[in-house]
Amino acid sequence: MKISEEVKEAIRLNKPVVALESTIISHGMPYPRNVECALLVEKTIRENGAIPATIGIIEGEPIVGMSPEEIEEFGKRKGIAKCSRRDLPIVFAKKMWGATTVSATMILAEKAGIEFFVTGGIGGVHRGATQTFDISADLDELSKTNVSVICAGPKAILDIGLTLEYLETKGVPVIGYNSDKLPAFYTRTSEFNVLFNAKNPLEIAQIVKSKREYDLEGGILVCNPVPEEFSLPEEYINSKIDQAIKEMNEKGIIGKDQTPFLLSKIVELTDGESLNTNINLVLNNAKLGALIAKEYTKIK
Ligand code: PSU
Ligand code: MN
Repeated sequence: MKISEEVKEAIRLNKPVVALESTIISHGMPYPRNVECALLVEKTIRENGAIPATIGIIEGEPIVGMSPEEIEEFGKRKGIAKCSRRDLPIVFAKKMWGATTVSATMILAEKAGIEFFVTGGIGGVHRGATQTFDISADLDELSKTNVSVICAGPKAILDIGLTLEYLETKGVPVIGYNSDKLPAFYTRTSEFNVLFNAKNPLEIAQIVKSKREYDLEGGILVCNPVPEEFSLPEEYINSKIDQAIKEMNEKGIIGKDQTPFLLSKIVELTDGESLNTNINLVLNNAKLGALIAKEYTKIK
């Protein structure tokens, strides 16, 4: 595994480090906005006092702390494999390029010694999962790998209620940031309650610290509502999501191709508005993630 000098040094000196995934770059947003977003996220993390570590796999080697050139390559290169936990051994052995999802990024972040990871949204229990069994590997990963994830909540392309049930079964605390309600990615709220409403980054750092002190393996899921000015009207976005899911089913798209299809279809159906929201909520999460990581280095 190749860890950049900057990230290695930061970990050694107990400086705050925040991991970032590469599937959001290669499969979550169109080029060149994906690269712009990834670089802006890194900048936001630095401005808030932490070191970013974007993670991906180049010719079978995990990279923790990509260079801007590598990020650019992940943004435009065709045929990069979307990797969750199950894909890793094949991508390593066959020396492939791999974009890491939440689950694979968590695994590599933990191995590098990074506690916090910022993204937009996590995978979850898909609608219709009672028949299809389509449950993202992200959820099991949160239950066993010691990395905490800062996101904007599960989006309504999923079954949010079942996603929460699954996380409860797996013992993953779902924390709202200044919110009693679970945010739903494009919208600031949903009908579901979070387990605990944290009022500041220190409170979240303390929860993570307790989890580590008592060896309660796994991460916590911090759900940070999208800023008001970028949130989308619930009925509007849900109608677009319904349409995207209908088209996905008509086309017979299944498995790991569903999430990338839905994300790009929703961008198309909203004339790019959902992309603007997506980028801004990631930036908002980057700021929070850096602040939590900073508090954690002070108390751990
Ligand atoms: N949600 C987003 N953007 C993304 C993803 C989820 O808003 O890019 C990506 C993440 O990498 C996540 C993955 O881990 O999709 C989940 O894929 P699946 O549903 O196939 O588990
Ligand atoms: Mn799936």
